[in-house]
Amino acid sequence: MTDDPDTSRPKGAAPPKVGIIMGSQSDWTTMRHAADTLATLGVPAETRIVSAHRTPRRLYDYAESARARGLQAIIAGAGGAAHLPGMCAAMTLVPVFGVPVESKALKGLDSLLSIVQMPAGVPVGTLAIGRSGAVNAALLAAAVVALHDPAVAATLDAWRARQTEAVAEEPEDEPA
Ligand code: RP5
Repeated sequence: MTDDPDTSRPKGAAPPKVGIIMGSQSDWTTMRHAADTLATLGVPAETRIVSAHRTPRRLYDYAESARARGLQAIIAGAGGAAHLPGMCAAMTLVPVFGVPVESKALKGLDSLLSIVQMPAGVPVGTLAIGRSGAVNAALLAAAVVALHDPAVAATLDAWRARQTEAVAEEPEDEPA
């Protein structure tokens, strides 16, 4: 039984197993790929804007309640001085996967280094910059859920099989 205070969820909808948080509305263009991937895999997820520096109390509340609300993984996307994933991981035992969002000034290298260089003791599983990272964070989160959910495991297996089948044996010329 989870303590789920989310009254915004439609009645009867499955409680979220994965939380997707991002530092800004501007991150959504990237983070929607995580949401879309989880939706494809049938993993219930919630999406929230939670900024480590603009809404620190929202971050505390989110991270500290995550486990009791039944979240099994958190995907945290941020850009620039991207402290959101690390701060979130500091306040919960729920595994946190960090997605470096591509920044204007430094193309996301700043985001990547901010997220990946956690000192030993508080881990953040760090993914690639941008869309690839968002998709792979969702696949990792789904794999965590699949450990205790055979339906999600089957969906993930089928997703991988379709990906394999889609690879041609030989390359073709691309249309001019
Ligand atoms: C970070 O600053 C956000 O994660 C975002 O990637 C970046 C820029 O935010 P905005 O200025 O677009 O709101 O906190």
